[in-house]
Amino acid sequence: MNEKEKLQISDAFRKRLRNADNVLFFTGAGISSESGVPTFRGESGLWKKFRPEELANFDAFLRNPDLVWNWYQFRRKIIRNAKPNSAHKAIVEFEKFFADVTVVTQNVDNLHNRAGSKNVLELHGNIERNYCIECGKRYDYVEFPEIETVPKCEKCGGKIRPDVVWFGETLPMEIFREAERKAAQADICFVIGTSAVVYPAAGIAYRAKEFGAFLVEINPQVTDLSSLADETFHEKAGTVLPALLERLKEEMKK
Ligand code: BJW
Ligand code: ZN
Repeated sequence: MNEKEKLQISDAFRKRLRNADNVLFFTGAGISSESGVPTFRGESGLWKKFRPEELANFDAFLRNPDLVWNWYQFRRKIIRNAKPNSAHKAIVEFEKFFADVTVVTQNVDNLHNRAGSKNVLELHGNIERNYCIECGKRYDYVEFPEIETVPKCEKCGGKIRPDVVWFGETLPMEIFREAERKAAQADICFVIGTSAVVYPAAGIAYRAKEFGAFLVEINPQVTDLSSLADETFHEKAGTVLPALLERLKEEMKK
């Protein structure tokens, strides 16, 4: 689809758009790729050298804290220079058309908040926050200098880690429960830019479907979820979401 072409949508989807009250956006790394933030897996995945499972876990941090810390410092730099793209911005606009719009994101990059989305549930934490692994002291939005070694806690000398959810760690439970609640209520669930292979997060999309949501997938690649989706757009989020917003505006005028 080029920018001038009108987005084709099914009648069933059009109907849902007109009647929906509760809309859920479930997002993954792909939504930020057009902001220049690399994904974990797939064609545009930067982390070919390391599988996320190898660095995003506590044992790796204990074994090689400097390597893991520097991976996060490198990514923070990319994220701080990145800006919300047309997909993040379109989601904010959707709030004008529905009673309840919730963003459930697996991303730690803060771009939905920076775009202005009101209800963002971050399942895997936020890369801008940190805490001491020994005493829990928080170091939020602190710009650590570009050092080669992991910083130490000023209170107890413990190692400081990013406040993100690594493999084998539990998700922030209250946030996850709220995401499950919103999924069960959703009339439409958009699944955007996620390979949907990491659990329990991916379960949010299945739950929405199970409870009757119309499932819309936006991803250039086919995923495990594609066969379950009611509508699929195998294109970039930054193209589809603004076009969809235009369609929505037209529909609401009728
Ligand atoms: C575009 C695009 C464009 C490109 N437009 N699209 C079964 C049930 C439950 C759990 C498990 C299970 N089997 C295994 C587990 C354990 C594990 C797991 O899921 N492993 C699988 C990999 C097999 N899960 C866990 O360990 C979780 N915790 C847990 O289960 O706790 C309970 C427990 C505790 C103790 C013992 C046992 C159990 C925690 C998972 C934490 C994941 N953390 C990470 C790192 C976060 C911090 C950081 O950023 O560094 O989260 S890993 C990484 O993957 C990150 C992401 O949020 C997550 C998902 O990735 P995402 O977003 O889908 O990105 P990609 O790269 O995979 O996909 C991008 C997509 O975008 C692609 O499809 C592209 O095509 C597309 N795309 N450009 C639209 N322009
Ligand atoms: Zn400490």
